[in-house]
This record gives sequence, structure tokens and C-alpha cells, in this order.
Amino acid sequence: MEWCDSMPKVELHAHLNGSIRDSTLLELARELGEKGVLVFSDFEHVILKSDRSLVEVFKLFDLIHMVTTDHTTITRITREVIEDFASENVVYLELRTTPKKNKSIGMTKRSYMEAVVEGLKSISSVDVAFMPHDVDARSSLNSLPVDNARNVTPRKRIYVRLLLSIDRRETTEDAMETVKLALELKDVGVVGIDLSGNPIVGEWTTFLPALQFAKENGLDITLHCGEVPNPKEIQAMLDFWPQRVGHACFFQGEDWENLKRLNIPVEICFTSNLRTNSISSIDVHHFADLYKANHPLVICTDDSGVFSTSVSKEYSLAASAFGLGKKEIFQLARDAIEFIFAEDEVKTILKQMFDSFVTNLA
Ligand code: 6MZ
Repeated sequence: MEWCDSMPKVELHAHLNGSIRDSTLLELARELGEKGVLVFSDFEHVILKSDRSLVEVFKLFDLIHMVTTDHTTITRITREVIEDFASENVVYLELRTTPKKNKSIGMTKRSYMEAVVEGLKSISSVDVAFMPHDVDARSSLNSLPVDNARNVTPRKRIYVRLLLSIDRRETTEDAMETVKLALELKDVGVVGIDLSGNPIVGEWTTFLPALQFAKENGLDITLHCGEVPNPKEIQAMLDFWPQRVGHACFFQGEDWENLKRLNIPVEICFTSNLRTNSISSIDVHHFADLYKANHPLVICTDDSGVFSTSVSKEYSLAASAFGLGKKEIFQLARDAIEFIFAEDEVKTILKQMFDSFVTNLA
């Protein structure tokens, strides 16, 4: 675990509102409890429950959104989530979130995203590079996650890019609004679109026009795919040929063949899959087969707050469950650089950061 914590890492599947610290959630709920907006003890009970089905997870998200969705809180949780990932030596983070509207507090999808960007700008404890071409090789190498000779902990640096999520509850128009917003926000580090939300809700054809539009306009796309058994949708999603897919828990023979033929990288979220019972135990996780087949994979958290995990814990889990040594784990983490949505300059810097980590260990 210590090794997994110290090595640089890339996180490509993290939902903002699923990555909130428990302590922050409870603090926010306590405040709303005092105002009589909710019953704090009920909220606390749900938040601290450890095992929940996929259906319960989505009920929990509705509850989380009740306490988080105002501009100030969105700014705060963005800051905290990035600080938390940086503290475990994540050097590149693609953070995804669903832009939300709430007329009663004057929130639009755009103002929601402005609050997120405000959060990125407000971080002072670590160096955050989120603007395109904000690539500073020297300062990145100075901020490697190793102690220097004088045992002074170097200042950490994290590259952050944003993905805007379309929630499966949304209409075609809502989805299109999100894609147009993403295109307008490229300058502040938005690089792609995610399709997520309760997988038993909504139809693929509802989102397809917006996703097609996103693709045509140069946004990269990742889809939650095969989180529940839905062969037709899985097939349609693979036919769309997204840049990455998340989960892939309920793929069958032909789906695996298509995935491998198209070489689509898979975002693997062990704890999330296990806690939601999408996978019965880690030793039957599809990671093993894909890893053996040399298929592109990236280990991720999904919702580090909701599932009480971290990127380091997920790598540790892979190491112990599949007998991977330091060399294999490091290679897995480094290979993930190829699947990021940021520009090639960032890839080059990240590779240098990973390689300097090894040199410094020698
Ligand atoms: C599908 C998920 C998810 O966008 O409000 N989300 N969608 N499967 C999952 N696996 C368990 N985990 C999170 O973050 C929370 C939202 O992300 C999606 C859901 O739409 C959830 O409401 P944001 O920041």
C-alpha cells in the first residue's frame, strides 16, 4: 500500500459528488439539519452505511446533491477533492461532474461549472495546472512525490482536466446543452463528455445525437457501459466507438471481442463494482482476463467518498488480488497516460514525471 501511495498515478474515472469527504458531507448535512431542511440522524445513517446496492447508490446521490448543490459548496468540494487526490500523488486527474440547473438558487449549467472552475483556481496547497498548454516541465519534475535529500517534502503538482457528465435522466436537449457548454469551456480545461447516472434509466437513442455532436466537434467521450445486463445497449455503445468505457461488468462473448478489436480502454473500478454487487468477488473480475490479453486498462476509484476508497487502495487491491509486483503495478499506472484526454504535451510531461520517480528511487 505504501508503494502504491508513493508512486505517481493517473485517475481517469472520478465523479466530483461521489468523491466528497465524509466529514464535509456530514458537516453540510448538520448545517441543513439545524435549519430544519433535513433530519440529520437519517442522513448520517445513510452516509455511514458501508454496503449498498447500485439502486441504493443512486438514492444516495440524490441525497448528496441535496446538500452540495449550491455554488459555494461546489467550489469547496472541488477544492477538497483535488487536494485529496494530489495528497496521494495523483499527478493527472480527469474529474467528471454533471452540470446542474436549479432555478430557485439561480443556478444554470454554466454557473455550476463556473463554481467548479472557481474551486480549481482557489487551491493554494498544491500546484494545479488545468488550463490547456499550462505545461511546465521543470516545475512538474520538481514536484515529484519523493522526499529529496534534505527530507523536505516537495510541493505537489497535479494536472487536472474536466469531463462534463450527461445524466441518463436527462433529455436530448439537456444533453445537447451540456455538450455545447463543454465546447465553450475548452479554455478552462474541459476535454470530454461522460455518460453516467442510473443505468436502468433512459435510452441510448436519447443521448446519441448529443454524443455524436460532441464527437464531431472534437470532444473525447467515455461511456458508462455494461454496468447492468443490457446487451443491445452495450452493442450500440461499442458501435459508437467511444475513446474509453467505464465498468464493462456485464459484457458477453461478442462484446469482449468487439471491445478488444476496437482496442477501447476500460476504466476499472474494483471497489465500486464489488460494493454494488456488479461483480461477486475480485477473483472473477474481468480485469484478470483483460490484463492477460494486454488490453488497455486504467485503475480508477469511481466515487472515492461513497465507496471509502482511494487510487492507492485500488492499486493495492489489484496487486494483492492478482499477484502483481511493484514493477507491474508501476507499468500499469504509467500505461494509463496513453488514455488521457489532455493534449500530447501533458502526456510527455507525465511520462517524464513517472520516469524520474523511478530514477530517484534507484
Ligand atoms: C453511474 C455514476 C456512478 O456528477 O453530481 N455516478 N453513474 N454509475 C456509477 N457507479 C456507481 N457513480 C456516480 O457526481 C455524482 C453523479 O455521478 C454519476 C451519477 O449520475 C451521480 O449522480 P456529479 O458530480
